[in-house]
Amino acid sequence: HSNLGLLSPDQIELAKILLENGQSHLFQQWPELGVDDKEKLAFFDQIARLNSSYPGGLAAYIKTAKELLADSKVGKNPYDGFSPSVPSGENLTFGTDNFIEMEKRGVVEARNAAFVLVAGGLGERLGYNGIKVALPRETTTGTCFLQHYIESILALQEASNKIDSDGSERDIPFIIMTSDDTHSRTLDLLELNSYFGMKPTQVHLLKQEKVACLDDNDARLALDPHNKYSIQTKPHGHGDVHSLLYSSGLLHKWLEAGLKWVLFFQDTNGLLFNAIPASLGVSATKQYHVNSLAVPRKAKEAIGGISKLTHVDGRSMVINVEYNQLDPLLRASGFPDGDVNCETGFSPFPGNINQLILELGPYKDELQKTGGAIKEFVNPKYKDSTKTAFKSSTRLECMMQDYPKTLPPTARVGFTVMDIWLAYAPVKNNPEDAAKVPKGNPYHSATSGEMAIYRANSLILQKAGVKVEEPVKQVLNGQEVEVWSRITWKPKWGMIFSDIKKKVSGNCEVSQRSTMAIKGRNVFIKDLSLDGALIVDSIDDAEVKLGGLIKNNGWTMESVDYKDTSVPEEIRIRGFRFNKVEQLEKKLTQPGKFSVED
Ligand code: GDU
Repeated sequence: HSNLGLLSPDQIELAKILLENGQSHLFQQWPELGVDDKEKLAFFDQIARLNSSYPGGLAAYIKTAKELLADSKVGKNPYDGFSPSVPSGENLTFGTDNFIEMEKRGVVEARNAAFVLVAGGLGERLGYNGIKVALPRETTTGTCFLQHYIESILALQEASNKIDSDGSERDIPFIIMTSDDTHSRTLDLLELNSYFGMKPTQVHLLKQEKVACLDDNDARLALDPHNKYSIQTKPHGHGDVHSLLYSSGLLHKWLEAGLKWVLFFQDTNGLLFNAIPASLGVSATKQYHVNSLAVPRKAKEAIGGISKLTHVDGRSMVINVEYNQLDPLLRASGFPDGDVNCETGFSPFPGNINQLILELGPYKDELQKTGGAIKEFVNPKYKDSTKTAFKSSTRLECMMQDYPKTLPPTARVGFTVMDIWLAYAPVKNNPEDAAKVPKGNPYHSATSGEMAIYRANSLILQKAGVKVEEPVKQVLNGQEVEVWSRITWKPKWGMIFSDIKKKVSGNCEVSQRSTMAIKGRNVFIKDLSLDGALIVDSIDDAEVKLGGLIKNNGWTMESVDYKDTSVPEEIRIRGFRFNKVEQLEKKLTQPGKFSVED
C-alpha cells in the first residue's frame, strides 16, 4: 500500500485488475515506497503492454488460462462430442483446363487482395541464426524468400491491373507480422534493399507482443527468477495476426477501397506462389469465406488434417485438426485404425499447409464480434502425474488456422488441394533432424526446399513442352534428394501456366547438369538445347530469344558438410554449393530485339 503514491490512476487500475484476478504474489516482495521505484514503474509499463495487446486485457487472459489449465488437468479432449469426416473441397491438378481457368480468374481477383505474411517465429527447429525470410529460396540466384514474395505480389499486381477494365491502378497491400525476435531485422532487410521494388507505403509491419507465462494451475503469472519486477513472457503463436489486423484499422480501410480478399501465408514456402492464383480463383468461383490450401497428406504425417467435425448436438465446422489429435479423435469416433491411408495411398484428410484465403467482408464482420481473439490452447509440461506443478512456466497459444472455430455453421468454409510438388516445400528442419526423417517422408529442410524449386520449375517446363532431362539422386547433408536441372525464373517472367506456355515454343531441351536463370520479363525460349549454364537478365523493353545449342562446362554442385563452419550458415545448411565453372551470361540493358545463342 505504501507504493500507491507512486502510481498514476491508470496504474492503480491495473494493480486492481491483478489483485482481483489472483495475482497478489506479484507484489509480495515489493519494498516500501522510495526503494526500486524506477523498477516498479517499469513493471507497470510491462503490465500495461500485456493488458492492451490482448483482446479483453489481462483479466480475460487469466480467466481463459484458468479454464484451459483446469481442462488440461482433467485431460479433457477439446474435441469431445465431435466426430470427424472428410469435408468437401476443390481438387486441382496442375495444367488441366480447370486449373488454367482458375489461375486466370485468380489473376483477375489479385488486385482485390491484400497479402499477410506471418513472420514472427524464429524457427527454433531450423536452428538458423538469422530471420527465416532472409534465407535464400534457392542459391542459383540467391534470391531470398522475402524478395521472392514481394516480386510475386508485384507480378500479380501488374498482371491484374492490366486486365481490369476500369483502368485504375491499384497497389496490393502487403502486411508482415513480426515479433520482438524478428522485427528490426525484417525492417533492415526491407530498407537495405529498397523494399525489393515495392512502394514502402504498400508495406505494413505489425509487431506481435509476447504473452505472460503462467506458473501454476491457478494461472499465477510467472516472475522472472532474476528480476522480481518483470514477468516472464513467451510467443503466443501465429493466431495473433487476426487481433493485430483488427486493431490496426486496416480491414476497414481495405473494405472502403473495394478490396475483397485477405491471403495469409507463412515464412518459408518457396513454392507457395505457384498455388496462389488458382486457389484465389477457387475462392472467387466457389464464394468461399475461408479457403485453406492443402496438399495430399500421408497418414500420421506431421501436418494438420482438414476435417469436418460434427458435434452430437448437431453443430459442425470445417477445421484443421493437428496431426497428434486427428488419430486419437478418429479412434474415439468409430474408426479403430485411426489415421490411415486410403486407396489413393494418402490419408483422406487433406494436409493443411496453413495458407488461408479469407473473404474480407465476412472476415471483418466476424472480427467485429470477436476482436480478433482466436480459440487458444495450453500445453503445460507437468512435473508428475498429479498434474499440480509444471516443469517450467507455460502460456496460452493460438494458431491462425483456428479462425473458423468461432464461425456460424452457415459460413462457407472450404479448401483447395494441389500437388505437393507444385505448392509446398517449407524450410523448417535443421540438417541433423532432417536426416533422421523416416524414408519417404518429407525432410522440410533447406536442402529439400531448394531442390523442390528446381523440381517444380522443371516439371512446369516439361508440361509446357520442354524436354527437361530426368533428375539424379544425390545424398546431401544425409538426405537423399532428387536433383533436377537448376531452373529458376523471376515471377514477372511467368506467374501462371498459360503465360509460361506463351514463352516456350519449338523443340527445347535442357540437360540434367544444366543451370538456367531467367531474370528478364520478355524472354522467349525457342528451339533451345541447353547443356551447361545460362543466365539471362534483361530490361522489360528488350525482347530476348534464347535458342540454338548452348553448351559449356556449366556449374557443378560441390557437397558441403553442415558442420563445416568455414562455410556461411545459409549455404552449409543445404549441404552443397555451386562451383561456377563456366556459363553464358547475358545482360540486356537497351530496348530492342535480341537473340542469345552460343
Ligand atoms: N509465427 C509467428 N508468430 C508466432 C509463431 C509462429 O508469426 O508466435 C509464424 C512463423 O514465422 C511461420 C508460421 O507462423 O511463418 C508457422 O510457424 P511454424 O513454421 O513454426 O509452424 P508449424 O510447423 O508449427 O505449423 C504450422 C501449422 C500446421 C501446419 C504447418 C504447415 O500450425 O497446422 O499447417 O504450419 O507448414
